[in-house]
Amino acid sequence: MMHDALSSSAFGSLSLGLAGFHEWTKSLFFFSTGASSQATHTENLFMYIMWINIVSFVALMGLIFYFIAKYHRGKQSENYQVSVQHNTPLELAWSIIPLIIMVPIFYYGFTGYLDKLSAPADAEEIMVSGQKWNWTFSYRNGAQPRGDQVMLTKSNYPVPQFIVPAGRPVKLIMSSKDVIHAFYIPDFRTKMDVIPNRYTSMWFFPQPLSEQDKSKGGRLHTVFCAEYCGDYHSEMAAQMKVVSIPEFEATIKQWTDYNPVDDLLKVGSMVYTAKGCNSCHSISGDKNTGPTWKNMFGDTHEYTNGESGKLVDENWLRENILYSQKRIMKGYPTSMPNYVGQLTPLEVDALIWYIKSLSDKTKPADLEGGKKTVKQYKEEAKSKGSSN
Ligand code: HEC
Ligand SMILES: [Cu+2]
Repeated sequence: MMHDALSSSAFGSLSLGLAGFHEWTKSLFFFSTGASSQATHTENLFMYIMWINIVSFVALMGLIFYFIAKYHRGKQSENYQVSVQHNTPLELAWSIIPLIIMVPIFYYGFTGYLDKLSAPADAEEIMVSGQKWNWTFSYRNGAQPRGDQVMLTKSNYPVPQFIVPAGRPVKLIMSSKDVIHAFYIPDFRTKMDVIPNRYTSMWFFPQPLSEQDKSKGGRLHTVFCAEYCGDYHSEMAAQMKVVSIPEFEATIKQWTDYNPVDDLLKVGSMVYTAKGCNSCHSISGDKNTGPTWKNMFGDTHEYTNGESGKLVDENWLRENILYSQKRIMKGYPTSMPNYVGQLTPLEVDALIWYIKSLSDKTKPADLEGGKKTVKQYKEEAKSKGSSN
């Protein structure tokens, strides 16, 4: 009895000390606490490999210096020892001991990987699409993020914010529209390639919200693209917000449509990121894959089919957004997709107002129509007998 109590308390404080030490060393390598349930698995495996490295480095360097001291030629006569041919115990030892040390890396690496691949059946599925240089998201009810634009970096490159439910498994089904990207959530210690013409998936279990998270309305995590994909690769990011399940449900319901009190200009700026136009068009004047939207309205465009001096007005915008492939601007690639069937009439109108507002040629009075709210727009559309 006494012996038991003694040994278990000694062991208890030893393991507590070890656990504390483990947490402390972990904090030297990870700049945030792992915010998904599988993060700990990755962290522990990382630390295991780290300790193997540290111990073998010290052992190896120690042996090198020991051998230098012990076997250096010095004043000895040239009485070399003949090279040893075999030493079976030694050879067995250097095969078996590393094997025992390495097998856990394989075992935990492989089971952890399999676990990250196979999501629970009740996981919340979110479609993720990568393209140069933006992420777009779509929920099970067809909703797309409608949040405000988020600026993560100092440049003028807004990134989307999307939401995931806290305490419910989340599965991302991912694909790329162009080159290989990778969806990387450092706080979750998880990353997966996003590949054209194929779906890859990953899942995670966002940790429940703390009281502090709740007071802030959710917890934010940053997502990066982790596969070099061109000029604006470093701007290809997203912000993930972990929210409560009721808030998640309410928000994706709201995101299936635009807020009735928002005006068309605001909707246009949301469509710009939600539909990924921002991945090819800047609003700052910088040239990207496509022409900047700054001062596009009222400008004239030249096309590879010989059409030239075409004035960019509302109708021209509408036609060339919906049927982009009909004509290609000189000096640009053919990569803009046709958007017919992809955008609602409301979204097209809102985009046109938004592009119009970005031009110096537009006078404030010309923008009155863009101040119409979504509600007014829909009522007008109804009275004209067309659906939105
Ligand atoms: C994959 C890159 C890409 C995406 C995404 C993209 N565009 Fe483009 N866009 C281009 C390129 C390249 C051009 C110039 C070549 C051309 O005329 O198609 C262009 C041209 C345009 C033009 C000028 C068309 C003309 O003929 O004068 C407009 C307007 C435009 N895009 C609007 C949009 C809108 C709105 C979206 C989002 C709904 C969007 N683009 C998404 C690449 C893109
Ligand atoms: Cu990328």
